[in-house]
Amino acid sequence: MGAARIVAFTGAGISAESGIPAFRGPAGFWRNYPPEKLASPQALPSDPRLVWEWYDWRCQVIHKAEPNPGHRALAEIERRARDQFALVTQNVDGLHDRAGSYRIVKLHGDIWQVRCVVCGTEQRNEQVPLEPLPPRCSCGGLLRPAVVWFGKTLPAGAWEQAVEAAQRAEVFLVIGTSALVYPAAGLVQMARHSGARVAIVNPDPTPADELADWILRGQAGEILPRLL
Ligand code: BJW
Ligand code: ZN
Repeated sequence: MGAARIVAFTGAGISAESGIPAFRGPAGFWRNYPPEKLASPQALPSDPRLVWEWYDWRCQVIHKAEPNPGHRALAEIERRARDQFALVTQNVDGLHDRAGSYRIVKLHGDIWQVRCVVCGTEQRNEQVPLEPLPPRCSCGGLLRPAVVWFGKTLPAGAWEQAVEAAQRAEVFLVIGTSALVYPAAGLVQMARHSGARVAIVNPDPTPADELADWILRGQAGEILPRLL
């Protein structure tokens, strides 16, 4: 993974053309709650049903969605470039896997995994819709999605692999992310400072634009297939 010359770093925008709303911007607020209020360790104990309604709604949307040409282009780049390519994603939706990407560094977890807050048991749960809400473990404890909430550290192995990939990249593609959420967004600076050329694929400006060698304004599903 570490020796890859091309590294793609993706965010929610790559799944927008699959019909999955991104987190920020007008479409990103669910029932007027910003993601910081729901993707938080404090939210679950205070209102588990509300948090799980959000996740259940998202799982239903993701379940119906299909990978789009942007996801498929990255899978094809990996197929052609093999170990010269690394994919680091902030997404939890699993669409990169379904598009055929093979080696994926998942920085923020996986929405289809659940973990018990009492006994820590982790399991896959692809039931949509989930019934009853909130779901519970066989031990009676509350289940939570195995994703990274605000204020929590990223999975150590995944973060180390991402840092190594960023530091060794020759080309670092930043696709469909607002580059606002750290430490993930810091990978762009790391790649740049280690000598990578940075390309951004996004219809809108982001704070990472100032680090970019190339800014490709537009939708990932239109731009990425043209890079093949
Ligand atoms: C398209 C498109 C198309 C649309 N084609 N593009 C340093 C500085 C400042 C703050 C911090 C810092 N270090 C830590 C923090 C705090 C915090 C943070 O960053 N806050 C900021 C919001 C200010 N970070 C954390 O808490 C992290 N943990 C941490 O740092 O631990 C250490 C620590 C411990 C204890 C105390 C303090 C620190 C954890 C962050 C976890 C983020 N989790 C989420 C939820 C995951 C689970 C779930 O899915 O429910 O991850 S939040 C959400 O944001 C999700 C995403 O992965 C993440 C990034 O969002 P993303 O992917 O960029 O989406 P959007 O919606 O923001 O942007 C979409 C983009 O696509 C837009 O630009 C569009 O234009 C574009 N687009 N259509 C291409 N077709
Ligand atoms: Zn349990």
